[in-house]
Amino acid sequence: MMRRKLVAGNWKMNGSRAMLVELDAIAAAASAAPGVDVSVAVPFTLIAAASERVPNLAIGAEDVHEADSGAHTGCVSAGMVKEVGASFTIVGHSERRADQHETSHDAWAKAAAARRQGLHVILCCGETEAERDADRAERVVQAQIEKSVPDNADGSWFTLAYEPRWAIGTGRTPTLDEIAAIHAIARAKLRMLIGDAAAGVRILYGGSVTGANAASILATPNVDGALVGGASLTAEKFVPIIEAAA
Ligand code: G2H
Repeated sequence: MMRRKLVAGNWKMNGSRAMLVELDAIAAAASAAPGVDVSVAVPFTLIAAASERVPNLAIGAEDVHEADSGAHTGCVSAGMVKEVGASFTIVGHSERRADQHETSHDAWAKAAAARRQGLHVILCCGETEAERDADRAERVVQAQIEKSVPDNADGSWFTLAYEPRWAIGTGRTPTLDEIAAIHAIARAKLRMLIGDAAAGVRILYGGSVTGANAASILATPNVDGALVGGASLTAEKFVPIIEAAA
């Protein structure tokens, strides 16, 4: 099945209203690459301003709560981010697994909450360096997928992102063969869980993607796009990745 490439930025806890100017050139590059989907997840505080500034660019949240509403001080629901302009959310990012002790079950519940509100979901998985060194990367990723992918997932609203934790923000990346191996395993696991719908689910690679390595990573089998952190913060660094996907 033909899957459109998706290049998604993730600003993490970076950005300001002044930095939204970067989105102008990113939106222009997205328009110039009609065969590629481009999106940017920004901090909650910037979603409204970003979506108003670049209405043609998909703006998303970096996380949502698993409940629709209630007594959860400091948390933000999928409905809330949708109301201010988000069309998607990331869930299960490894930084939330590490910093907020989120589990694969939490990621599953957040994906389900986002789906209830009609948001597209980018669900992250990936092994630690110790797990890779112990030759457990494949099993860890398979287990994360099994516990976090909703039964009704399909490519119309669901995307998986493989992000080896040791490659995040470090400048280190797996070899292309290592990426291909995990993505093939992830695709097979999805097929076991959701059947034929697996063929339509995009699997992104994330972890130190740059303009220099994007073309080769994006040409790797079963890599349907990239989730980009540091290199999504400026148009100068992000636009070459969009162009590499086109
Ligand atoms: C992984 C990635 C984006 P970076 O977290 O999600 O970040 O590209 O900075 O490694």
